[in-house]
Parts: sequence; C-alpha cells; structure tokens
Amino acid sequence: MITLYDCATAPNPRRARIFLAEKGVTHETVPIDLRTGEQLQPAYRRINPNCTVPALRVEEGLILTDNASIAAYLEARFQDPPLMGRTPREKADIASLNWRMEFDGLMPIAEALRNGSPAMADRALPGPVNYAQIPELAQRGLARTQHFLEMLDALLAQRRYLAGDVFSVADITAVVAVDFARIVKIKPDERHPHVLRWRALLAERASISA
Ligand SMILES: N[C@@H](CCC(=O)N[C@@H](CS)C(=O)NCC(=O)O)C(=O)O
Repeated sequence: MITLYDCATAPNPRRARIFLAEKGVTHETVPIDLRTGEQLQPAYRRINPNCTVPALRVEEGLILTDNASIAAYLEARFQDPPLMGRTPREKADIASLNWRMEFDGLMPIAEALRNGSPAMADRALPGPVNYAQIPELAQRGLARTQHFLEMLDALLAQRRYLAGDVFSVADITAVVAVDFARIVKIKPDERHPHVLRWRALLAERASISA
C-alpha cells in the first residue's frame, strides 16, 4: 500500500494529495503535526531526513521525499490521465510552468509567512537546520505574491488551463499557491478576473478538495 506522510493544513502535501487524487491512486495517510514539530523528531527523520512533508512510501525501501520526485514517479507508474504532458513540447511547457508556479508563487508566500510570523522565529526555512528570519524577505515576499497573481492572470487570459486545453501539474501547483496566499492576506479579486474564472473551473474537480 502506498503511504502519504501528510499535513492537512500545509500547502506542499496538498500538491501531492491532488496529484494522487487525479491519478485515482488509493493510499494510506499518516498525519505529521507540523505545529508540534513532529517533522523534526527522530521517528520522522528516519522516514525523511529532510524533515519535510510530503513524503510518499511507494514500496518497501522506497520513500520519495519531495513533490518533484512524487510527481515524476506517479506519472511514470500511473500514466492516466497524463498530468505532465504527452508530447516532448508539452512536457517542456508544463515543466517550465510548474517551476514558475513554484518559484514565483509558492516561494514568495513561504518567504512572507516564514520571515514575518513570530510563530516561525528561527524556522525561516523548512528542514533540519534552524535559520533566523530576515524581515525584508517578508516584505519582498508580499510584493512578489501580488506580482504572482498579476502574472497568473496574464497567462490565464490566453488559456483555459495553464498549459492550454488540458489540466496539468502546473495547475495543481498554482491553485495550491493561490489558496495558500490567504495566509498572508492576499487573495485574487476583481483585478484578476482570469484567475477567478480558472479557480471556479478547478473547483469542479473533486481532486481540488483533496
Ligand atoms: N521541496 C519540498 C518542500 C516541502 C516543504 O517545504 N514542506 C513544508 C510544508 S508546506 C514542510 O515540511 N515544512 C516543515 C517545517 O516547516 O519545518 C516539496 O516540494 O515537497
């Protein structure tokens, strides 16, 4: 049985949950409580020495410890529906878009939250090493998150889904980023009509509430 090490409130595990749901892969879930620091305890370090969620145990002796490897593995093993492109060109487009959603979407939100929240003092980055907050990064993160919504709106003005007519992993990363931006009090509004249209379209998919 495939096992997902998960945290219901965190964005990165949600990416894996949506991907698994889109592929129709049944799995067990083991919750890891990030609020109490369970990810840093020895029991979880033995599963994922990077101390992050998600992690996916796919067979005895094989645990995948980030979204990139989880998506690559699941796409190769469960081909339908394809979420990472069919042709060489589609695969390249989707990989590029997915990276932009991660780098220009999830990363600035994480920077704003992790460098600005008193609850995350000395936890400015996930992982086994503690890093101090840099307040300027919180400010930059907020500005970049606003810019992310503008960039996403411009992309979606031209297409139904991010990569064109088909839903892909880039939509998963983007919707997780857009929804998680609420934590830093940023939401799409009337300035982002294409993002709102696309978000409503995605709400029709059962996987999005995974
Ligand atoms: N590159 C990893 C990043 C995972 C990540 O940063 N997860 C966060 C939750 S969204 C985490 O585990 N945080 C633990 C912590 O804050 O100590 C992936 O995409 O899977």
